[in-house]
Amino acid sequence: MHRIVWGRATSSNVMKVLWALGELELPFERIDVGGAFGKTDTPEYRAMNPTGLVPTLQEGDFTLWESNAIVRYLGQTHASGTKPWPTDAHTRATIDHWMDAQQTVLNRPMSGVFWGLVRTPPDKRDLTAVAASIEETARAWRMIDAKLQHHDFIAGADFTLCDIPWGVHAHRWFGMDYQGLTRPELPALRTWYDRLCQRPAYQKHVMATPIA
Ligand SMILES: N[C@@H](CCC(=O)N[C@@H](CS)C(=O)NCC(=O)O)C(=O)O
Repeated sequence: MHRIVWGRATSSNVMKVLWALGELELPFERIDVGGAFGKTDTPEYRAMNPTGLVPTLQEGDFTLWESNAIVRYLGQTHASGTKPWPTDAHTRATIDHWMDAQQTVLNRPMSGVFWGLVRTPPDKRDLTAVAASIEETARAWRMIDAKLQHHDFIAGADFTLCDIPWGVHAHRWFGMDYQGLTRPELPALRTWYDRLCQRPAYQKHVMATPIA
C-alpha cells in the first residue's frame, strides 16, 4: 500500500510521524509542503487537511492529520499488542495521556523557546520572554524527569509511542544554542535522551535534521 507523508522534515510534528514509521520499519514517500515550501493553502491540500498544517498521512485511500493521532493510528494498524502500543487498556491509556500532555502542556512554552531562540532573527530576539518560556518549559520537562527517575522510558521499562512526541522536542531542548540563558539540568531526562540517541530511527528522522 502506497504511503505518503506530506510535510517538511524540519517540522517537529512531521518528525514524530517519520520517526514512528522508522521504528515500525514501514516504507513511505515524503512530500515537502509547509514552511518555505508552501502549498498547504491549495484546495487540494485543504481537502486532505482542512487545518492547512503539516503533517498529513495518506495510506492508500485513507487520509489522516494531527501528528499524535497519526502516530496512534500507525501503532493501532501496524504494532497493536507490541511493547510500543500494548493492548491492555490501562497501559495504553497511560501512554495516551502522556502523548496528549505533550500537546497540551509542553507545546506552547516549548514553542516560545524554539521560536524565540531559533526562528526569530537575532536582532528581534526577546531573551527576557525566552527566559520565561524556558522556566515554563522546564516545569513540563520536570514531570517527565520525575517519571524517568523510576524507569527507562516515559511510560515504563519499554519504549512506547509516548516517547515519540516528547523525544522529538528533547532533541531541541538539549540541542539549542541558549545564547547565555540557562536551563535546569535534569539528569534522568538527559539519560533518557541519550538512550533515544541510540535508536537508528531517531538518528535518521530527528537527529539528522538541523534544528532550524
Ligand atoms: N496539532 C497539529 C499541529 C500541526 C502544526 O502546527 N504543524 C506546523 C509545523 S510543526 C505547521 O504546519 N506549520 C505551518 C507550516 O509548516 O507551514 C499536529 O500535531 O499535527
